[in-house]
Amino acid sequence: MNLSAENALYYVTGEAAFVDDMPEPSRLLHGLVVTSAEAHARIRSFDLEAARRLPGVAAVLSSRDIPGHNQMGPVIRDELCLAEQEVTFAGQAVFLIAAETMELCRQAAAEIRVEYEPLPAILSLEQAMEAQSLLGPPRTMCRGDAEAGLRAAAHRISGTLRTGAQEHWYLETQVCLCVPGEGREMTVYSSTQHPSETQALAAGVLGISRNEVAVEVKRLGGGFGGKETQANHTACWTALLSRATGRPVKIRLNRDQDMIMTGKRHRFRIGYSAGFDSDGLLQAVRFDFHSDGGAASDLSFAIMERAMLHADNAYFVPNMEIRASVWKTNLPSNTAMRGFGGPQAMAAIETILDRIARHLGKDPLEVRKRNFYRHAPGNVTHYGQTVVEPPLSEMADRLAASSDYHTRRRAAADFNACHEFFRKGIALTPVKFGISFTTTFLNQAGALVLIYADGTVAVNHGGTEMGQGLNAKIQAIAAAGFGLPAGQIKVNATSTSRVPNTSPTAASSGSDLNGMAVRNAIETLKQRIAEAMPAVFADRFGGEKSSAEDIVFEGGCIQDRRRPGCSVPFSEAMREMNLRQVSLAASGFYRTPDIGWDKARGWGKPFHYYVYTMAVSEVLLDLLTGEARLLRVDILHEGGRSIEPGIDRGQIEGGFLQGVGWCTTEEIKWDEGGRLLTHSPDTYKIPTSGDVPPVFHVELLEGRPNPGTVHGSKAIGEPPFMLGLSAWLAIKDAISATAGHREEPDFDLPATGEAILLSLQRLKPGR
Ligand code: MTE
Ligand code: QUE
Ligand code: MOS
Repeated sequence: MNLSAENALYYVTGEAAFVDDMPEPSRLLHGLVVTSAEAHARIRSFDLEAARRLPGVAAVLSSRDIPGHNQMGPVIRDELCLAEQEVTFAGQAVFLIAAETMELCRQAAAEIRVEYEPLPAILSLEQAMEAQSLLGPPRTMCRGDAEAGLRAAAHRISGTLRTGAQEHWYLETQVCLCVPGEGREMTVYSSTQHPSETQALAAGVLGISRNEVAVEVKRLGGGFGGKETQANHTACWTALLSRATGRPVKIRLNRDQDMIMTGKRHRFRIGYSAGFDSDGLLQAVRFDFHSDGGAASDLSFAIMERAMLHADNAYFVPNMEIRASVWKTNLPSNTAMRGFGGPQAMAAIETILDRIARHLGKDPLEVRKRNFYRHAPGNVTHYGQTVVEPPLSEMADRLAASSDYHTRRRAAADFNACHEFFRKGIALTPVKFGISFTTTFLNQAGALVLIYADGTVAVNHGGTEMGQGLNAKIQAIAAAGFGLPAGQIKVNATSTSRVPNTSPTAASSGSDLNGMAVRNAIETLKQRIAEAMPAVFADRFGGEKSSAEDIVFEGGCIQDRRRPGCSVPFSEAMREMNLRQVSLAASGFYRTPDIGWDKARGWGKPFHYYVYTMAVSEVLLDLLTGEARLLRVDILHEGGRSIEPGIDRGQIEGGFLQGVGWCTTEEIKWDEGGRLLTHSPDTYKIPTSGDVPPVFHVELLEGRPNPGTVHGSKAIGEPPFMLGLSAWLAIKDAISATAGHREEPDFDLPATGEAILLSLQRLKPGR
């Protein structure tokens, strides 16, 4: 792997700078957000005077003190920056305080008097349905006739699956530093995945224009979707305090505040019915998707849309009907998280495939293989996109062989037959994940590449580095483009002043989109240089004149491929370009070609391509404690021609384990007043190094370069997350082994120790 200084090395040495590590500007104030403890209440009155009088307190703000719009909804304008007459969830921002120290902020907060009149709160999907509390109109997507297909099928199953919320648990909590400039200028140092939106919303609350706000992002200490829209909030609050005081202000949420105030992965409740023949071939599936959007829309509709587009996962379903509703509750607005609705939908269809296998007494892998997308006509999705040459069957065979799937299933059965208190379970699950923003216009990126006269290169692009290795990939792309060593390329902090109107670094498309934009800028520069080089060669070497088409960039030099010896080091050539008045700056742009779909009809080609990946997980279940441990995991990942295999491997391992966390130990709980109970690591359990399976094989499938992407690569960020479902279904396999695989365990997601014990209880004979 490329261990250049600006990437991996600084993370390891601790030199990597995050917002809170920046040298503090003089006259810096600290900011605190005062939040609601009520899930739903009317604000009868409040009094800020005592807080404002405290020495060392520079500002105490309410919604009345916002110079611009009191609004920070990213898509739909339904989210207040500070509460007005009403609070709609516990953890909602109501007041802002800036003071010389955090201690003074806390003292000031204690001086604020607010009178709340509690109102009835909606805290569950069931309550929301009862009250018909929708965030927007329901939506449907269908192909064929699911009703008729279900009726005609030889076998039918139906059920309900609930999937849980999930905290992002980025290591760096939400943070922002604002520095006011001349006049109305504001520089915003934010840990945001979406600098352009942070810029737009900060300008909006300040009542100024976007060209007066510069957002700069060096790197995030993890985002995972949690800083796609919700980093905007902290930025807006910080900007308001900075404007009100005329001084630099920093807000950094502590872990408890962050977990209490920010949204999570959407909880889903999914009703399903499936009809199939006696070979297990699917004839029809009907889904009812219900998600808990929280108190505002945020990205809930885009997330539900992606769920609907992944209800098939890797399987051809001839008759499909999906109905989807996003419900409004009195909880923080739920938001993007790795997979973006895909994981919830895949949990449902994988549950169906698993149940079919048990129902028919077949091996689940055999049933899955029977239903994979294959060649025409079984290669068109329920939204009309053709699945081009799906490698699913070949991958499943290869992974089954390399992981000894069949032998180990037999061994697990033998083990289960002779152990009283332990069971083993095994499951293989596939993932087919669509790459592109389904909001088609977002599939664009910009870049600005600068070459200095000493031959060093600075690359600016619209993506943000959050630990996923985007900048290392961009550096590698630029190095290959110029034929330079990576060390000669520097990737700058992301800035709205250098690349405007960017899309969020999300949907796993950061390197696809920005990599192409950077390559586009490099092509422009190379063309310009190639046209100027023949004159340089003529002056230096004489002889026949070179032609621009023969100029190549290789091995740190620029040369004429037809004239051996006609070669100048890149650095010298750039000095020449500068002397000869050639512009060494170029912007680049990319938009994904040939995609587009009709959202209203739910038909077309929303995705540029699909990523395929598969995992086999084996677990050991302790029947007395309900503890499940991963014994072995094998992953086969089809990732095109990898730009940085080391990074991709890290994304696969990390994504898988984050998925396992969602599927097993991570459980979000609220009290009866809608206050988060699990707001720190002592009550919310994410996977640790101790949860890494002792045998963990990750294989990148080589030899399938992806047409139409940078270097033939494929997106990597989100797809591995959904492989965590193999651990969940391996646990289910182990539980069902206690009843001879004849009964269906009653089982939601996550499979916590408690959920496992309850499920085992229900399977006990005589109950
Ligand atoms: N990896 C790390 N280390 N940190 C992160 O925050 N975010 C994930 C994934 N991998 C994340 C990560 C999510 S949700 C996405 S969409 C992608 O990275 C975004 O980056 P990319 O598009 O450059 O792959
Ligand atoms: C996947 C994503 C996103 C998405 C669609 C996907 C995403 C995102 C948006 C989005 C949608 C509408 C908007 C907007 C953003 O859509 O991250 O600003 O108006 O932000 O399939 O990850
Ligand atoms: Mo990732 S959820 O698209 O930020």
